[in-house]
Amino acid sequence: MPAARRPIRKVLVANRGEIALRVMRTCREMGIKAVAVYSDADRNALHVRAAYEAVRLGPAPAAESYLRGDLVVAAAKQTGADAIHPGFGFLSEKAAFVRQVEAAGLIFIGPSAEAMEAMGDKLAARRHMLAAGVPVVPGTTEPAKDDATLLAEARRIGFPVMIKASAGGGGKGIRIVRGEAELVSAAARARGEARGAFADDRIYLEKYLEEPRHIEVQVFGDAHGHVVHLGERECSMQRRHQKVVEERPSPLLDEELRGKMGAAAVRAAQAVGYRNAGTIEFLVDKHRAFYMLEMNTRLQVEHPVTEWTCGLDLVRWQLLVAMGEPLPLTQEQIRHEGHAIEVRLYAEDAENGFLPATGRIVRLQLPGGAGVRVDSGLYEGLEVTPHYDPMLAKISVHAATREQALARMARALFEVTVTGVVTNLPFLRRAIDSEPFRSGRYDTATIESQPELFRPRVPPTREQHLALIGATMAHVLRRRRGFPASEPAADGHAPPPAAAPARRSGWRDAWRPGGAP
Ligand code: MV4
Repeated sequence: MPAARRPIRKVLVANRGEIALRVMRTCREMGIKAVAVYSDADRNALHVRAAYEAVRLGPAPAAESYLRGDLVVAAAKQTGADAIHPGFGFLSEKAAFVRQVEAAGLIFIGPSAEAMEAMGDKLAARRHMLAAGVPVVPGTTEPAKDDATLLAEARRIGFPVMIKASAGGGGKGIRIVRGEAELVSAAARARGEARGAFADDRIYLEKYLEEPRHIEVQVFGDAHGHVVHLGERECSMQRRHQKVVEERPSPLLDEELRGKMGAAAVRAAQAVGYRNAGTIEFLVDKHRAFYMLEMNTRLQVEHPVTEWTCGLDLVRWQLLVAMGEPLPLTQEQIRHEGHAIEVRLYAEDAENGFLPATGRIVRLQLPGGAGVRVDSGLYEGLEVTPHYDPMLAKISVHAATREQALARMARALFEVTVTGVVTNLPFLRRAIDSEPFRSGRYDTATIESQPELFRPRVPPTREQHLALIGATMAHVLRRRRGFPASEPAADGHAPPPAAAPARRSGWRDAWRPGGAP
């Protein structure tokens, strides 16, 4: 049933930071007013200043502010908004919130509550996908019952297997089981954890794929039954389920595999009557076989990578679709050009266990120039608190080829300065420069299995350290005595002391804590 067109004149953006700004920018371009919501910690945030008006939700903790669906809906009603954009995280994938929004007569800029639920439950999603002919990882489609059945299923699938919580997602509630001996106890613990974390103890089994690549496909549906895909994003550069670098096209895919994955992603979305922006996550194994893993029923952090190569504004598409407009382009009209890479700047100390960092931004210099985009809510003086996600900014680049995009990203990162808060900037520079990333041969295990490739230059040994001190003292003493710092020229004539050539100091290349990468 073709949905009625319903104009949107005012949108409440139920989020903070860079994604709230991102949504408000498109609203402004479309002549739509934006309402910000904020917690006490965000009173001075950029997303508040970018909005047409702003409503305070509550104290800093998200549970008392950005996660309060009732307050968000009340703020929308109070300001006369027609629609709510959830951004990502917070309320964006809560079906109960979608129902609250719609019950208040407002438009939720996203999928229906039913589609969200169908994809949010992994067992339900697996059954939908199998029915739609979308490959899923071999495993079970019903909750695990007694131990004997569990063992029989694990033997049929073949070890190693993975136990997953049906209500889990994004790395929560998963467990690897390498042999029969561990299975029953692992299942019991997984059930207990799932019950505690999700109030739902259903678990099931999947074949465990070793060192897969994580490649996702952007999809878009409208209220008229059309679904298209906007190509893939390669997201394998990650640690502990936190993505570090994303790129498009994936160095792994050829046109044939890309076409098959795109078509599977469209079938997956159609199977649940999907509307608005969504992402189908796939695992791709060593044999280049692909399996659907999960669907993210929201606009994702890494959407700029897709926007760069297809030249589209995905938030604009979200708003049009939410107004009941048909998708602006057909599948054949969607074209991609060049190569895009995105990195995520986090407030975390990569040299000390990736602990989240806090503090006040003292100096800030963000990159610019051709083919560089920054999505950020940063400004000098901003207080980075421990209340929210540590992602500070996204830096993305676009160029004609992967090689040029790599060089452009290295250049963009060279331009960045952030002081006052420790960031993963040195880690990002090393990641971009690492052999696995440069060669395109990396998978989801690369960062964690080869940490030495991503660590700062090794500190000198004690002997090297003493030798360095000795050499420096000798150098200083020679200068004091008026001798040239350098060796005499080959013709035997020492250059005059004043003309000693400027030399690159060894100290600049030496390891220093917190020093240059
Ligand atoms: C897997 C897997 C291997 N085999 N499932 C982790 C997060 C959640 N979305 C699913 N995850 C995985 N499921 C099977 N059958 C490996 C992972 C996985 C992973 C997946 C995507 C991105 C990064 C990852 C890092 C470690 C493990």
